[in-house]
Amino acid sequence: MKEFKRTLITTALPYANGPVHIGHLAGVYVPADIYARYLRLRGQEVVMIGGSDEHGVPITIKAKNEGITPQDVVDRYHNIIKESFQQLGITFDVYSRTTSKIHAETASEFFRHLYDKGEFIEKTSMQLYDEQANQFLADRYVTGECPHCHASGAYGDQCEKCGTSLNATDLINPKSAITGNTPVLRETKHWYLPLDRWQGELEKWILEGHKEWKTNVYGQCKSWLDLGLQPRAVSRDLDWGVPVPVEGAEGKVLYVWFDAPIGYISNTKELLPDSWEKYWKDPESRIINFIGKDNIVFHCIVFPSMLMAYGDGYQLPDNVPANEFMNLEGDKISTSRNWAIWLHEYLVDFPGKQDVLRYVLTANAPETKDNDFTWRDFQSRNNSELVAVLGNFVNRAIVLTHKYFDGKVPAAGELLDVDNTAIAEIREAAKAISENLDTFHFREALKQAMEIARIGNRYLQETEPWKLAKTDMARVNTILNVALQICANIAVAFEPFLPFMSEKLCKMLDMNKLAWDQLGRFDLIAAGTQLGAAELLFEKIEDETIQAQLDRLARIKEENKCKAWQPEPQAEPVDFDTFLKVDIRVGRVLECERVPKADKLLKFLIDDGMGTRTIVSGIAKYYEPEQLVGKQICFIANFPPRKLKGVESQGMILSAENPDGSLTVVQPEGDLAPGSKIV
Ligand code: B3M
Ligand code: ZN
Repeated sequence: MKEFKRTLITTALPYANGPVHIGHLAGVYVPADIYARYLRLRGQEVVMIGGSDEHGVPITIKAKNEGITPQDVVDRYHNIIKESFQQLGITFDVYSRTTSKIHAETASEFFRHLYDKGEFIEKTSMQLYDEQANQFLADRYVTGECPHCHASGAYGDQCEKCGTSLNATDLINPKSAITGNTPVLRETKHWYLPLDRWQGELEKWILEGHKEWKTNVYGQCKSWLDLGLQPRAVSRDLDWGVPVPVEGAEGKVLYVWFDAPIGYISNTKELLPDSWEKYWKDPESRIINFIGKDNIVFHCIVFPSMLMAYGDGYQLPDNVPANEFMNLEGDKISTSRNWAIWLHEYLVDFPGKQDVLRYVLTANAPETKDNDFTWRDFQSRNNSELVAVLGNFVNRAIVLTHKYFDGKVPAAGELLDVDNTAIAEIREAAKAISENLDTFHFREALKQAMEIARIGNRYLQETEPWKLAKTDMARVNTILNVALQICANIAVAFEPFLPFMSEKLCKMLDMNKLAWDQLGRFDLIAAGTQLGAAELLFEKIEDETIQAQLDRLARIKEENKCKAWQPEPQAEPVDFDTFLKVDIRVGRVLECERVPKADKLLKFLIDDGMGTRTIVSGIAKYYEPEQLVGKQICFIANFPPRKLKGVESQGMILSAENPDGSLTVVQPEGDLAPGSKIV
């Protein structure tokens, strides 16, 4: 493998139209942070950059819906996102935003340079236009039926159902997202990047040059290339974004996917105003893009074409380790449906448990296929892995040292087979961790790190120092020395994954500086070192805590059902005479009680104006009987009597069915005479 002098780690810029959720974290930020921390521990020159993507139509739509400006929207979410990343220990060297001045300048210059070099084609085409809102309908401003899978609600840039990327004009029966009107076609001019010009170069670079890329990434690139690349518009008719820096381009901005990846360059410039170029243009540097699978084409095809078109020594990424998606409790995560675990909320609900989330998202990372986050899995990984394996081992080693040696690290004597075996196994695991991190297999790397704790537990179980303490104190010295060196190995190995735990452990072990080459060594803590008090590294998560989260998700599911509710389609027509045959009357409830052994039924005694009658109705889940006594209701009087749970019902009370499936009794207004006919 080629050795590089320095590494630029980029992370996809999250849209500032909402906070970040566990899907973002599992896909991009946690693996990127693990990798950055790992390289830093190895003493490499590395910078990790990130920032908010603050342009694009989803942001302007959100602003319009809330009656605020796009700037208000991005200010709000940028701050939430930035703060929550920091609290999770994501170590960006810079976290900026695409509304910054330096970004506008950089993106504008980039476009202008390509324009001057003749790298664009200008094309006039017919685009959808909303005549009432007086604007063109770019991307998500238009929805309609997908021409491929025929799902409704497909967006002008993509169908979320089948994943196909679309042109707004492809949609069947398009509607404006602003007014709901059917748009008309109007002529407009845009700039296109002819990706087809770069087809050959891209094929050579990816298909021949990067066979080592993850199969999901390589495969997606191959199918795009096999289809044959087409020119792609890089401008839009919008008033939110970086203005197109060309005369006569008023009202046009750069397409968000043109300016966002340039954000990586702007952010590097912001961090290193004088030396940013060495990360982008020196062949001894490499660039790694951490992204989710929906961003592959932009990072492997579009942005590389832009960089090649620009020239001037810009390098292409060395690797793009894109992940698949993390689902939540069996359903796709969705910002608009609030089906997510939001990072800023997690941090409030689970204070001090950043590492638990980092652990679960890595142990279950969607590296090769979509995976599912469930709260039960979260709980069980915490309780039976972090608490029972990792926390337990470290705690035993430190507590025993306090017990037998007042917390002073004992010196090791001669090593026996059992000690040497544990040491050799740990060195194996250490090697496997590095190999897996080098090849972006973070799940497996974490598993190997856990292996160190498992070996430690086994070692104490086999050597039983608490028994030897009565007979062979010299052995106890050696065993606890080895156990504490294993703890020190844990502090190193887990730093990239669980940095908060690692820091706490370092304090207990009085270790000051960590470095990756310490891994596998057994002289990390000197004999005589005074250990800190044994603190628990992890604590059990109780069922109630998990239930509260499950209840929250159940509530959201219910709310979504109501939002998606539509009235039932109208029934077949009936003729007037048939309608008149149904005798609907007003009645007053005299008595109401539950029907024994029938949890759905209430039994009513009704004043029907002619006398009294009994009616049984299936609404017991929605009312307490007392609530309805004295109330006016409507009932069908001429139903033939029928028996329900042994009670004869002489009619039917009218109720309306609500979106959530519950029933509400129809109650007429005013004081009506019982027996009045409803006509
Ligand atoms: N904001 C899309 C996304 O969040 C986009 C990424 C930009 S990376 C340059 O999925
Ligand atoms: Zn579709």
